[in-house]
Amino acid sequence: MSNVLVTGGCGFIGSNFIRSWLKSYPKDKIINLDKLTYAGHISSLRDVEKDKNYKFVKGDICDSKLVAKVVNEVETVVHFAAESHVDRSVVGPAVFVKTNVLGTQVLLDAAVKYKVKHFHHISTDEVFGALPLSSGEKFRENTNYDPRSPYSASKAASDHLVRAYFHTFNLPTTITNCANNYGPYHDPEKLFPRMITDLIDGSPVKIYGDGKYVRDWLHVEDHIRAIDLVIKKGKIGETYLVGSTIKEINNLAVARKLIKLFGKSEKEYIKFVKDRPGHDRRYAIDWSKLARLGWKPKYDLDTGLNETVEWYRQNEWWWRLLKARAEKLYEKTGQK
Ligand code: NAD
Ligand code: TDX
Repeated sequence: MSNVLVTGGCGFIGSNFIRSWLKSYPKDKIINLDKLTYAGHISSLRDVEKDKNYKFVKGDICDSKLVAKVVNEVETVVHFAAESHVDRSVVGPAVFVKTNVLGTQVLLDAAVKYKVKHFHHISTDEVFGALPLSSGEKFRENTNYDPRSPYSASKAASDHLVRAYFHTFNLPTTITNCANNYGPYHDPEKLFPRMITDLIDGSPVKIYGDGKYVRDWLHVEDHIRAIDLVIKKGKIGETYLVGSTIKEINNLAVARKLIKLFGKSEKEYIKFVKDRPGHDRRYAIDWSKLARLGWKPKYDLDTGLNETVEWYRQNEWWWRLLKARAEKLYEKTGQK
């Protein structure tokens, strides 16, 4: 039995993680520390909020007093909380540095002070920068960091801090750097749910620039199985990359797949909009180190997309208000 602190558990991946952990480890207790920023949705955990093993604490990871209190109650910390949207980091970088860098440092200090047994940090492939199109190159654990957006720069800094606390203070840490996730409870400001909810509403999908940008899409459940495995079997002090098995696919091709799934015509349902400044061309991941630990993705993209579309069709109660707010952001950025 273990007590686990999850930060950012009301976000997309954190909420899926908590649901899965409570099911897999019914003897564990989870504390979810979440500030409920625009990206935190209490509704994403409506089905588990009465679980006796689950406790929600509303608060900021930068609040050292509160963080000390909750960290003192646990043996394991799983750190998801972050500002996560690249487009928002273009509009306002300061909060990214505050939460992603300073917030991580506050958590690490408390983890050292209260001698937590394991601190697992959730990070992203974006810390490695961008790869050229069709180069065949992939990110590996030893690829140099080369972040290019305020978001990825702040995540890179947080990764460095986690490794520094391992070396300097002997804090037992692990890190996973994962590819783009998709699946249920994904805020409609991000590409997949934005396209799906647009198509449900009969609107065209919005494609940045020429659409020839490549991401390594992974179903959120596969990411969660990877985190679970690294927490249980990962080597302390190590980093593991997490990626998919899908053939390289660009945003335009994903949009075409979805439009076909909705039985609509590509001509009417694709709208090209202004590109993202500093837009990373391509991400690709070599996850062979994690495969050696015994992990591989279960979802192929078609199955994952079908299930995700169905989830959004069935759960309009969850996304309708978020959609309106996301589209306000894109009105401001000129990408609507
Ligand atoms: P999200 O934006 O959906 O959720 C972030 C959560 O953190 C929200 O619940 C929010 O309220 C909370 N939060 C933000 N600032 C906080 C603060 N100061 N104190 C406490 N809570 C705070 O993010 P996500 O997509 O679920 O991503 C989770 C983590 O995974 C992030 O660290 C992100 O960098 C990483 N990641 C995401 C992806 C992806 O595709 N979404 C891929 C790889 C890595
Ligand atoms: O409407 C859109 N049209 C479009 O073409 C949106 C919202 C995005 N895009 C493009 C930009 C990217 O090339 O689609 C791609 C994916 O965009 P996002 O969903 O914003 O994801 P990305 O910027 O790749 O970052 C995501 O994956 C890595 C998460 O938001 C990060 O938190 C994670 O680290």
